[in-house]
Amino acid sequence: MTLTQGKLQEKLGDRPFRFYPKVGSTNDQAREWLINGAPIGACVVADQQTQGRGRMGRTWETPPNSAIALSVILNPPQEALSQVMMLGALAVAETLAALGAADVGIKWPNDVLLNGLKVCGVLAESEWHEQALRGVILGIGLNVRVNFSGSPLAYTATSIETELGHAVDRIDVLATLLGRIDAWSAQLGSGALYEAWRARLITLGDRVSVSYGIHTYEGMAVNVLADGALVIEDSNGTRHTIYAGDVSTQG
Ligand code: BT5
Repeated sequence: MTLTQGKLQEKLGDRPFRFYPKVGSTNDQAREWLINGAPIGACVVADQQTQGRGRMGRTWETPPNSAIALSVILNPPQEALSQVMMLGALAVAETLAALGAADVGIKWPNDVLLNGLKVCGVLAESEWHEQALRGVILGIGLNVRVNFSGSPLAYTATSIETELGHAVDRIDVLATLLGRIDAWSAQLGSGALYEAWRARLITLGDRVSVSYGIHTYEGMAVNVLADGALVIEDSNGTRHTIYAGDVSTQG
């Protein structure tokens, strides 16, 4: 079903939102709105992004008519900043579970996998005014029926409809997702959010290689901390606490 302002309005009720059929990046629009006084909980939705981005300057693909590109404005307590990314991945995982998906997991730190393939990415960006936190933009890209055939992503990415084998309505999925985001936003900073995220994490117990810039760590993923850091133990028994990076699993 096509995303339109009217259909979103009907489903999102009182929530302040902005809809763009085509936009550079919803996170950029949300940031501008936040700077200009957006209320907390406001969201930006796009059907297509031409400059969608991932972490570390990478590209996020959002072709038309096939995905959800969402940015939600939150204002967590500063000490709970690191939980915003957890919140995004957890809310998506619960949304997929509510759709009946059985094999849903979170790959540290922010990928949601469906049947082992990446169906969603999460990008949280903070906005500061002088020393004060103005808010956080929680960006979520969720593939609903993206056609990856012939794309370099064909072996790593998937979509909800591909895995479930039936059509889903993007507006219904979006409404469920926003409901989960609202529910967990009220718990930012709590142990409950961390525990729920941790319970869905598939990375623990794996032998992994984590790369960040020029650094690579190899070892067993033995723990995750309440601030989201991954702890790996290398072959010498030394533990490394890692705050950002890309994980690949080694046999
Ligand atoms: C992420 O980055 O996974 C975070 C993606 C966040 C996107 C949302 S959409 C709404 C909001 N507005 C934005 O501009 N961004 C946010 P990262 O972990 O760096 O993964 C990026 C990598 O995932 C790319 O380098 C590709 O390999 C792969 N990728 C790109 N598009 C994909 C897609 N649609 N599905 C699965 N994988 C994809």
